[in-house]
Amino acid sequence: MEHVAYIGLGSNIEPRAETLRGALKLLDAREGIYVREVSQFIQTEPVGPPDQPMYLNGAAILSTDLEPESLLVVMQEIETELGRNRNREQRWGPRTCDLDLLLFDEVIIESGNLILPHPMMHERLFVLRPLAQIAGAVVHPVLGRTIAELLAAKE
Ligand code: A4P
Ligand code: MG
Repeated sequence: MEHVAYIGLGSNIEPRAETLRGALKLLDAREGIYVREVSQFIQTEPVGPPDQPMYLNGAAILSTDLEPESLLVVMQEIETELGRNRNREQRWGPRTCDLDLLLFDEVIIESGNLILPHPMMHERLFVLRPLAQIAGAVVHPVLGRTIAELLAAKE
């Protein structure tokens, strides 16, 4: 496996934990993608429109042969497989399964459908808390600070 990718997982429609575990299983079952490490799943306050249920969030380390754009496509296919319907949901509203590509090696890109590192990751405790459990020493390639440092700055 040539590349290392860090992903964030979120769900706020039950069964949340089962959905997140299902997403990881489906990722690992794909050719050229291995799930190496998984954080605990933590309960987080919803960010976005009010009156949505609490989220369960997690993070994982993948190794992969895929390029970032292809990995994102696979992640979106798996979101759909798990019952997500983008046309029906509001921005930042409730979702069965949201998979975000946070970091991919030291890659920095901004194309039409993919931004790396994920542009909001350093702002969001629901991303940083689980990610710090498995990747605290990893350096954000744009900000030049570790995930642990980014988390400490937010808490
Ligand atoms: N896209 C660009 N770069 C990336 C990337 N690095 N990873 C594009 C993933 N996607 C990326 O994403 C919208 C578009 O972003 C995609 O077409 C992709 O090409 P989406 O998943 O389709 O839509 P979304 O998730 O509804 O929108 P968005 O803006 O990604 O929302 P977020 O940022 O994912 O926020 N509160 C808590 N506590 N926990 C959560 O997990 N999640 C959200 C969703 C809101 N509030 C939350 C949580
Ligand atoms: Mg998303």
